[in-house]
Amino acid sequence: MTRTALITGITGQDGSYLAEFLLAKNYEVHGLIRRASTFNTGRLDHIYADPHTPRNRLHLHYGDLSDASALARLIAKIAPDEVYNLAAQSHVRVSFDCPEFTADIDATGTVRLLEAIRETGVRPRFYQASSSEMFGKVQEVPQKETTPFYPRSPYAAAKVYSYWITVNYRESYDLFACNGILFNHESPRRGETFVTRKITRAVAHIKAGLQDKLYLGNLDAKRDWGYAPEYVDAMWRMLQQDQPGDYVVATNETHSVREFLEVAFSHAGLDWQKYVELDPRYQRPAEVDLLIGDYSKARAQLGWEPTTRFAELARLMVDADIDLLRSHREGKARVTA
Ligand code: NAP
Ligand code: F7E
Repeated sequence: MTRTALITGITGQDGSYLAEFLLAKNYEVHGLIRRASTFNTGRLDHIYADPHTPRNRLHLHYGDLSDASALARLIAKIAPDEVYNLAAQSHVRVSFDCPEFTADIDATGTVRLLEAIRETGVRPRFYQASSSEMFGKVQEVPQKETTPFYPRSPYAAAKVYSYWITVNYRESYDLFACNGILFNHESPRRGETFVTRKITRAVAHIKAGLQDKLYLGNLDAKRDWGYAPEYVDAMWRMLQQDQPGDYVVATNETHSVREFLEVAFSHAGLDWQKYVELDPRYQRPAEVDLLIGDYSKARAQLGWEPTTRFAELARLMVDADIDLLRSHREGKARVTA
């Protein structure tokens, strides 16, 4: 029987990969999209453009995590078997500028969606996009499911609320609800203001003679960076288990922003030190210095393992940005990687 999934945040990096992943598994996929003054479906357009993809099984609906009645109507209308809550104001630096908005979407938005599920009586399995940012000022190295949270930003504080409200609805209402505690994951579809994509995009522009400088903040921060298409597979696996649970998804490797610069620039034959300048605008009022995840539980229970490692990830993102720039300059439409 065809299963039905609802993805909030379907226009984002993870939402677009998850939509493809579920369509390939024969799901009927519904996505929540926000009204915007410009087109915001750029990461999904190739699904509609490709005659070999099942585009008649992809359905987009206007809505917003701030609009409870629209969420309830949508849940009642499509009665999904699985709900993936990926929508968020996902930028940590921006959350310091817009803390109240971030709380409204990333914290209250989750309980609005859970309430829409509870009130309509539809009983989907529920995935919450929790984050390694919740570990913040880390209390243990590496971080695992039992490591205490210490959020260091309005974004992380909001995600901690969503983590616990998801646990609470599981325990209070017997909802099959899971938290995926995902460490940073990147791809050619990563938003251009996150550090990896900002760097790989700059490498392509510098190589083409279109940019002279790259302005960055803290180069010493260390992150556990994985490859986004592999991480959406882990989300799906969580909802296929006999029992709901919470899982760390990571690579168990950590690298600094400086190391990412070295690999990305050298892949294009460039010396990063000639181009990078520090700009205090990109510093954060409170920083997360070191993240590294222990994904043993995901490996043991979900059979999940990351395959794309740090240097390969940086190189594939550089290659994709060089190709993207070339197609733009040649005036060709591009199908995203
Ligand atoms: P992303 O590319 O920034 O996508 C966020 C999505 O949320 C977009 O589709 C965005 O719509 C949508 N959205 C934002 N505000 C909304 C609102 N008020 N109502 C409805 N939709 C809204 O993020 P991502 O990297 O794919 O991450 C997916 C989720 O995982 C997020 O919740 C993020 O916080 C979390 N997470 C990400 C990582 C990571 O490393 N990528 C790690 C851990 C957790 P527009 O396209 O219209 O802006
Ligand atoms: O920063 C440093 C910055 O913005 C990584 C989101 O997906 O992952 C992401 O959050 C590091 C930080 O990601 C710049 O200070 C230096 O230490 O790429 P980022 P993030 O903050 O780790 C987590 C898991 C999420 O859940 C989030 O949704 O890089 N950094 N210079 C910079 N960062 C940015 N953005 N821009 C700079 O110029």
